[in-house]
Amino acid sequence: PVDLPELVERVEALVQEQAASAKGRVMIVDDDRELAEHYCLVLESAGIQVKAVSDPLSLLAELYAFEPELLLMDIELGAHSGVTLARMIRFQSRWLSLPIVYLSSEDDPENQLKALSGGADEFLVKPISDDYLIRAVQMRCHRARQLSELMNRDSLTRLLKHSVIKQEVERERQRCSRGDYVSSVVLLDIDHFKRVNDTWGHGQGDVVIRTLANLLRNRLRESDALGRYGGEEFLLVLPHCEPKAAVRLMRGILESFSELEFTVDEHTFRVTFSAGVARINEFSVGDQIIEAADKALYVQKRNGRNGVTL
Ligand code: GH3
Ligand code: MG
Ligand code: MG
Ligand code: MG
Ligand code: MG
Repeated sequence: PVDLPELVERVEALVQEQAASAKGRVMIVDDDRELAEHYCLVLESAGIQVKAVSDPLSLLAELYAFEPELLLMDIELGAHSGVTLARMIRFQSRWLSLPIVYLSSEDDPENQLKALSGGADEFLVKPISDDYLIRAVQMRCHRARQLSELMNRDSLTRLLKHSVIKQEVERERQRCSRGDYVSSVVLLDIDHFKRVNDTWGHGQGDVVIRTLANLLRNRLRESDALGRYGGEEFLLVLPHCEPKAAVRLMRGILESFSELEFTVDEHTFRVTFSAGVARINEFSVGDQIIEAADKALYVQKRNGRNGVTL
């Protein structure tokens, strides 16, 4: 017999444990610098990354720079209102899913409801104990991360979706031009994939796509960004990687991939891919980089597929 309360307790403990190990990334907006400083110390002691903002006017810029998973905001911010700020943040689609939690001494439910009309999600009422603050933040960051994974990742491969990996290209372009280092982009397309589907079935085609996704994930660095650009097309962002090194890397991955034997009943088959590499630094717009990689890919397709072109 299953003891439900015990089961619930065990699941809760597990969730808490997961949340605690995932740390978190939170931004705090409070005009009371001393209090903000205290929250920072408390949260940092639990391994949570924190950024405190005391000037509400710099909040938007700080959000883009820090990219928090959670925003903790006071309502009374001197000359400014947290409610107005929440409304302003929600105007931007980039921050539509950012959880905004008021950390305020407002305990009147009617006033709380009014404050939530700006688009914030909920209240934590001050004063709040250190331990409660840590656990409340961990849980919400964990949940926010789960939701953003769901939103940003493709369900077949768990790689970044088209729109997200495109943004990654543009963001890396800006980073490497500021940081003065070289990065590369790779566009990769499975060869004769229509044939794979036609011969072995769509389900087997999916297996091939997922296998290549896993191989890429295993062979690339944690700091590389990997996306499913289209059906059987992948887009990779490789920071701090010269185009020549990217070509070598991709040729090694192609060799491993083309040696894999896929099995259907008593039959086996192999698959290859073609890839085009582009140097990010040569361009001033993200889309131009992808176009350049696409051109290189096209050249490789014309030259017999199964290879990597710069
Ligand atoms: P090429 O070597 O020139 O790239 O030829 P190709 O056959 O790979 O290219 P084409 O663009 O003609 O065909 C791609 C095929 O990929 C067509 C489409 O049905 C299939 N496809 C797209 N998404 C998926 C998917 O999620 N699963 C499966 N199994 N097939 C997919
Ligand atoms: Mg205040
Ligand atoms: Mg294609
Ligand atoms: Mg193809
Ligand atoms: Mg990333």
